[in-house]
Amino acid sequence: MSKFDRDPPSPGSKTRPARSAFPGQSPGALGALRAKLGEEGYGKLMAIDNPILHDFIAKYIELCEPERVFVSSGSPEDIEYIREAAIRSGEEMRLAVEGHTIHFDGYWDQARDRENTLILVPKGTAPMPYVRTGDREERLKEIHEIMKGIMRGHEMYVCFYSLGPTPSPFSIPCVQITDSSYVAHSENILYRQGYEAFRRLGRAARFFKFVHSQGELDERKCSKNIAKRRIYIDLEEETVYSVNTQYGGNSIGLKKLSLRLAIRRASKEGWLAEHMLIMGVRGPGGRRTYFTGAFPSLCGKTSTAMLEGETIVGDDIAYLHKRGGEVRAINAEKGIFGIIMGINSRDDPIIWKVLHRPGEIIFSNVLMTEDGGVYWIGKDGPIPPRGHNHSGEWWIGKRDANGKEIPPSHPNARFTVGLEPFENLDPRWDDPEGVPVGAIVYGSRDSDTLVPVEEAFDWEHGIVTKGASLESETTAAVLGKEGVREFNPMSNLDFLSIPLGEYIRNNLDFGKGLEKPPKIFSVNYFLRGRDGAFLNDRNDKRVWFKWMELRVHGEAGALDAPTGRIPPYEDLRRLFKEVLGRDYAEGDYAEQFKIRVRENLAKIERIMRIYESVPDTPKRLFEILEEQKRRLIEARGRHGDYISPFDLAPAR
Ligand code: SPV
Ligand code: MN
Repeated sequence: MSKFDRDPPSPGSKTRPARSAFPGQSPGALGALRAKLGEEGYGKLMAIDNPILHDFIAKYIELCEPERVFVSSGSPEDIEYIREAAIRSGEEMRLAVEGHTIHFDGYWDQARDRENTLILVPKGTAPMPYVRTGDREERLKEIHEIMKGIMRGHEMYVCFYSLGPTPSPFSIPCVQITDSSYVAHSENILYRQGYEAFRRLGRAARFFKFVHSQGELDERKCSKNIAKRRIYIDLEEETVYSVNTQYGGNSIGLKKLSLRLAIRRASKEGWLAEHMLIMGVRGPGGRRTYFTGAFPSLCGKTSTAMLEGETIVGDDIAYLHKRGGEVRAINAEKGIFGIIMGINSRDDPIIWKVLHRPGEIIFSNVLMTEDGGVYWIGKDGPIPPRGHNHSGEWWIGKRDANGKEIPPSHPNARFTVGLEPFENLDPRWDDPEGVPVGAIVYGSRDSDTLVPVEEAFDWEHGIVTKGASLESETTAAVLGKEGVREFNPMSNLDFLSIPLGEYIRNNLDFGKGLEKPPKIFSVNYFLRGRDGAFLNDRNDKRVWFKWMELRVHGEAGALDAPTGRIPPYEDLRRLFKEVLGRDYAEGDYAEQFKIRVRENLAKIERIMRIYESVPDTPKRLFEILEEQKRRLIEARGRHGDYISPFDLAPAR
């Protein structure tokens, strides 16, 4: 019996909306689709007073030709229906622990597809360096051809969400159409429900739209037509189309697909949509200072958000708005789609605990053992000899068609879980007004240039030399050579939907008119010594965050370096003792915090070359980099290529 032969259980919603909620409203195009929607689904849609929404849904039912349509109001019954649908369809399998399921993406569908993700622009638009674009008319035609009948035999899910708390002036309502119960299930875990927001806002809703189809599936329920994988972002209609893929970064509309739409909207409206964590850092007397932080994938973002003793608001997408002279941040999400590789009981005790308790979690692309357990690279304990993973049946030593040994789990394997079970969840994580931002941190993987922590002189200096100049070395999780420096401004490069120059200008302008702009810092957990070993322990970041927290309140010292302000030894020695209970040797400090003039100058040259090729780069960016270069050359004249932090004067 195929998965479509069975009748689905009745959703049986208790919050059944009245069908005549808007008596004057014409059923429009939806009227003809009543049979496919069922009375209940039709009623749910008609209870929202928004003909544009209705026409949009009708258009894709007609084009994609699903066998039936399920409309979710976000009620507990509807959420349960989708959870069950994911099992029934075979997209997820139950594991031994209650609430745990596993999903596999196809072997060639394990990460974001940069190549086939395009921002659609009208003919004649000037090329945008670092933004992949496609001709809007041609690409819309192409993807609509691909979508014709693509959902035949599948159930379509129509779901409503909110990026951000409900209600909140900063939030964006979204509608997701998908034929993947795994995608809908993931979104129910990761995002706030938005059906009520749509009902409340009616025609005033300015919503994002997402249409996704996994396309034809193979016997393992994985997308088959990978050659026709396409992710097209239509800025004009604020709509994203994604087909023939399942991997979350390509398919979950509200994640990175929405980030592209949000960056464009933010630039028009003067706010920031960022690839950032949000966390609370405790200071003296129970004070809590909120930080946001941008880190490229696999550079410590989630582990920073989970820092022992601190609190988490979000780990991936932050919206930053100005209110009453300060910056406010909301987490667009309410869950984590986290990298699981390397998570172990010693280094990640909080995540470890959540991953081992009963409760709703989707594991993706890890190894499933015969007893319904899971294993991933770097987990405590021995590697199971066999099981099932993203390559199908797996055993130690198995090789793929190219002769490459297949690890037990994919390096980009993930866990999807809500924030609620985390013991470090910040009490204000869902505050509709957001949390006030005291500091912004830019992190990168850098073996030889940046000191472990450094404060920018001011907002513009931070945006230019820390955010806009961010470079990070590639890791095993990215295809291609390891250890190659990649330019990744604000760690948002993959998600840019507007010209880079405009994006930088919006960031610079955002700092204007603030009473007390957030301080900006850089952190680098990956500095290496001459022998190639890391200079810092992974726990040292706990100290860097305490120093930064004190700096926000003017309660710690700093030394003036040509590149910014660094912590004095005395402050760090005290903090290492207080936070980690250990001594911090003067020699370690001298090595970690020496200013590497040569490497810093080389970096400025690289960044200058890049921005010289970017039209409309704000002049201010070049001025600030030139000033930094001058300071470095001047300091080199006095101290040579490597400056000891003990030679630096206290900041004024
Ligand atoms: C990242 O890679 O930054 C992620 C996962 O958060 S994805 O959804 O693929 O973007
Ligand atoms: Mn991310």
